[in-house]
Amino acid sequence: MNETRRAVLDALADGPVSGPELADALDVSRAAVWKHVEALRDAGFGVESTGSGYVLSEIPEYGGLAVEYGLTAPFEVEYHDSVPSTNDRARDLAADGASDVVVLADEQTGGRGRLEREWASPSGGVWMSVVCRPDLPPARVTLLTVAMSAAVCGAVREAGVPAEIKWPNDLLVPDPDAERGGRKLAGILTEMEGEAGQVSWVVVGVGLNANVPANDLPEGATSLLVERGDPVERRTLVQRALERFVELRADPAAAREAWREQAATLGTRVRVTLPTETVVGEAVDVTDVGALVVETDAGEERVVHAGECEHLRPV
Ligand code: BT5
Repeated sequence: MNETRRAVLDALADGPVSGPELADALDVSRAAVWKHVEALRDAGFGVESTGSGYVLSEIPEYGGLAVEYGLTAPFEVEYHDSVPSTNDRARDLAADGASDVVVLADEQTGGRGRLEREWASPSGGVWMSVVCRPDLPPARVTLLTVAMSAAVCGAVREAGVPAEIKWPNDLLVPDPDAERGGRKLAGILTEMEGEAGQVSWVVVGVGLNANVPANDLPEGATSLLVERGDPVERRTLVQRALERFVELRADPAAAREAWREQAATLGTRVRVTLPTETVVGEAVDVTDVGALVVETDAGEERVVHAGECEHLRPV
């Protein structure tokens, strides 16, 4: 993202400002100011020329600058109308040294879930990947998944949809008639690279069915549009999620607490399928790195770090 363009936008947000004033404040030529204003108009912003200067009259529903505008989290946003996978694009940027960049797309043509499963990503969703360079050992990277699940769940609830977190990485909207007790609204895919003991980069990918109509959703899924009956403003939804994510990633205890408060899994009877065994019992807690603590029927406490989790009916 062009820093001057963002500065022009910030200046416009404070009220009418003339071309010469902008040029002075940003130390660029008047021709450069004009070019930036034109680029903002191309990006969907309404910038009107009035007697007292330029006035911002409209902000686009979605896009890189639209999300950056007013965002208090320290991210640059790279936006695509369509991209194979925002996680793949974010991984490339991370490998080139990027940090605190968000890749956002309206549509993905090769969206991925865990274990190379397909992730349906039609136009209207929030498909986004955040590049982070945390000072963490690889075993604690799952902290970021905990922080992101809690952050996105909070933003979704603010948008009026009562989502719950299902361990390890799903957001569901409860529905007693659904096979899994709920319909899947979002999923998270965290990927990383690092040496023993130290992480080089982490990409936290979020797939959230925002303004996706029912006909475009896979079986068992739901969207904010379906739940609310009207479209959500994706720009503010993404801003709230990113801002909350930044707070929670800096405070693992708060992230864990926010996760617990919004989790459907705790207090539920679960079956967790691990590569070599299956653990059945009551999910009693989550650890600070997001591992699930299960009390088995034999009274044993097991800590499971990854696996497929099914919610069972009480015995
Ligand atoms: C996940 O995988 O839930 C993680 C999904 C992460 C997607 C984001 S989008 C932005 C970024 N870029 C990417 O390429 N990926 C990330 P998993 O737990 O494995 O769930 C996958 C399963 O969910 C599939 O096998 C389907 O059953 C189901 N599914 C696929 N698309 C869905 C959708 N749009 N909504 C709900 N469920 C879906």
